[in-house]
Amino acid sequence: MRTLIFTLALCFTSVAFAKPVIFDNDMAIDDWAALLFLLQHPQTDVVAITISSSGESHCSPGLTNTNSLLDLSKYSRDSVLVACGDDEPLDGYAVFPDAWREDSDTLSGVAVKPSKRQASSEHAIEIIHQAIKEADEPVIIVATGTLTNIAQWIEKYPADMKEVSRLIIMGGNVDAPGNIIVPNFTDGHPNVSAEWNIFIDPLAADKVFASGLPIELVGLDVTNSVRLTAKVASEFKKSVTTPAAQFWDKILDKNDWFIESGEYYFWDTLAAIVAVEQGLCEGEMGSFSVEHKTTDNPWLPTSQLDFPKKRWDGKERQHLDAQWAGKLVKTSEYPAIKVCKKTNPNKVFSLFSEILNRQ
Ligand SMILES: [Ca+2]
Repeated sequence: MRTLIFTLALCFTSVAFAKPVIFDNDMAIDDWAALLFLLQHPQTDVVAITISSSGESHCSPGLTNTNSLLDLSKYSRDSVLVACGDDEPLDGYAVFPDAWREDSDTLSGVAVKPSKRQASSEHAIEIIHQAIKEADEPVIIVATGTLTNIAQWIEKYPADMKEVSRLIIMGGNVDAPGNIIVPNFTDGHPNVSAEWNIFIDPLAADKVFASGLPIELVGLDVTNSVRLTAKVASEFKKSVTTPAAQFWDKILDKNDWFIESGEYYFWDTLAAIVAVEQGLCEGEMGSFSVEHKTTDNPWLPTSQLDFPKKRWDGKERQHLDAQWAGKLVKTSEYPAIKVCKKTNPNKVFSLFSEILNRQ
């Protein structure tokens, strides 16, 4: 009886303290982990999921996979607002490598049950706006893809910004080197300064950094300390009990080569974890604009030339200089944001395992 009362009290407490969360992401490997963590966590209530389809996943598979992953967590709402944004960045022609996009679209080849859930046909920014209007308290936004949707939403619905308590972004790097050059995928790329999410849509990032939103930047400065090693994977595999954890277990198996390459970090997952454990981001305030100058000499291996010639705002789309795109530049003219510099890797990995296995 005492156990029952305790459980009921815990359930009530969980619901009472769950914060509405909007998850704007690009449905790549690390977004899957971040999404499952947010769905499983008792303090987060995922009310809307928007796909930044200028990022790693394409729109349609991104929606389908999102709905299937929602079914893996018994804590998901019966109906969650799910929608895509634009398929291209605000400006420029930059894209992630095809191989990464295919892996994202196919959930690394891990089979999931088709979902009966329906995605919305509305644009992502309408869904973000709707979720904010319907929430009875300020929302937390976790953004772990390109910032295309967030930038467009700010521009269309600036009054919504006061209804956002925190915007946690996976992206960027202040003191850490960039991560655009990945052996066997982007050898020879001219950009040594940027992080991928910011590189693909630097104009969007610049608008978001200028917005005054309460940003916590989970960039490479901190994510470099949470490398997903074979040891971390084998620790996770020791206790796998829920459908969410079973899915992640299979993803780890499919990505053993990625883990062994030493290039896999808890990028997006750390952002999701910081959303509920703010203390896991120790950082400092800083102000940054984002480099997005144009060029007539594009870097074709990370360009997709069939994007619409007109941008979202009707202006002519131009190529951005791949060498500098996405570089963060210190400036006193922008509002200060919090830059995460340090976390507790052991706690991050153990919390992830605990929450994914929450019964
Ligand atoms: Ca992502």
